Amino acid sequence: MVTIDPERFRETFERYSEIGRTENDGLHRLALSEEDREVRDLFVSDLEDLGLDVRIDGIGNTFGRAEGTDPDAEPVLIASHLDSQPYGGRFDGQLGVLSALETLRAFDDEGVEHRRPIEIVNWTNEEGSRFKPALMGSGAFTGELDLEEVLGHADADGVTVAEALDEIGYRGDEPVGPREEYHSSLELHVEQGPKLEEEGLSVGIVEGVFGMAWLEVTVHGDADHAGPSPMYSRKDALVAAADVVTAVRRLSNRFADDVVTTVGELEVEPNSINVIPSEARFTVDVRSYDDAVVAELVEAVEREVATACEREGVEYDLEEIWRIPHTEFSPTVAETALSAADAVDASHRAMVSGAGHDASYVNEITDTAMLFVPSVDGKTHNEVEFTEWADAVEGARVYAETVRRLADA
Ligand code: HGY
Ligand code: MN
Ligand code: MN
Ligand code: MN
Repeated sequence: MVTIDPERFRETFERYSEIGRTENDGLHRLALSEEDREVRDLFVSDLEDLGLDVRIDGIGNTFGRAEGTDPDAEPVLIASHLDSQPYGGRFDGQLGVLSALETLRAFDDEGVEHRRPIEIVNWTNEEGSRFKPALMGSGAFTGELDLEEVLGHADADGVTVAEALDEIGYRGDEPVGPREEYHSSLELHVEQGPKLEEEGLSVGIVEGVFGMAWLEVTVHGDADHAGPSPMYSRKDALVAAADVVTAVRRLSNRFADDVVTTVGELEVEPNSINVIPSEARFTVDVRSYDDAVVAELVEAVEREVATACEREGVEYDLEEIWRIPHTEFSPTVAETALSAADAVDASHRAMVSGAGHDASYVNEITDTAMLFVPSVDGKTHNEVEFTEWADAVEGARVYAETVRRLADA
């Protein structure tokens, strides 16, 4: 059994959490920001301190490689992400990367010999908040997203991914994509939901991830004066957008019990108290484990937009900016994680993730599964996001034991 060092693990977690820490103990570390550069520098120095071979690819994915006894064996890939949501939590992504780092440190402490090489990875821009879509680094690496296309995606200020990578010095020389076949991959992540805590369980063995789609809608109205303009002649972009926002919420009661729908972004132009809005831009996020339901949801949103805009007499642009099918992880890797959880005597259950994860794209190139640890009150994408440290350590123990087994499989 591998021995995680709880104090070293916690000290490392607190050290990383200082980078982009908010005054409410959350994390504001947007992809490819100055804070992201700082945490990447720390990650690279920790990998080098472990004597790992470090490489950075053309979209900033950062790899550390620990050789095994058999250099020809297919490696095991252990990974997650260090970027956060705006004013998000300290555990989302970061706990997974640091559980992987602690695993390699524990192997190093104990001189654990493993047959397969192990590669630890920090994926660029998992959140997709500043630069869309989500899972960008892992998507480019696995060929599920087009590298050249996403490098040209811009943030709200018009800065492209490529420019931001150059700005922080993380547009690496390594080609973006696997250099070899991998044996398997494992990602640890906070559950970001209430189930493990409700059931008093330590670990979730994640067997799948919802399918999801992101839409961006821009409604084109006609600015006019809030006073003299007659109500019958107005072309109010925000009124049409608001109709769609409430319609999107109602869609969550249709098609399937697991459907979730969200409008997360809304911008109004000129955003002035006494001007009828000329433009309203908003996003839609729809999810279900059933891909056919996601397709029906997208069509339903398109109909709602058309109806709302016709009623208000305004034009609109609608673009589907991302769709990812549901994920079914590797039963073999999940089984290995299950046996490791039993060996560590950690209470566990199988489950599915409503949150998207890099592991979904990694699953396209190698057998992959995930481990979840409990989220207090299920809260996440929020500064209050929290995981009890005892749960983090228990999860890291199961993670390390699973990685050890995969690396000798
Ligand atoms: O959108 C998601 O589920 C992930 O947090 N990027
Ligand atoms: Mn995450
Ligand atoms: Mn997230
Ligand atoms: Mn005036």
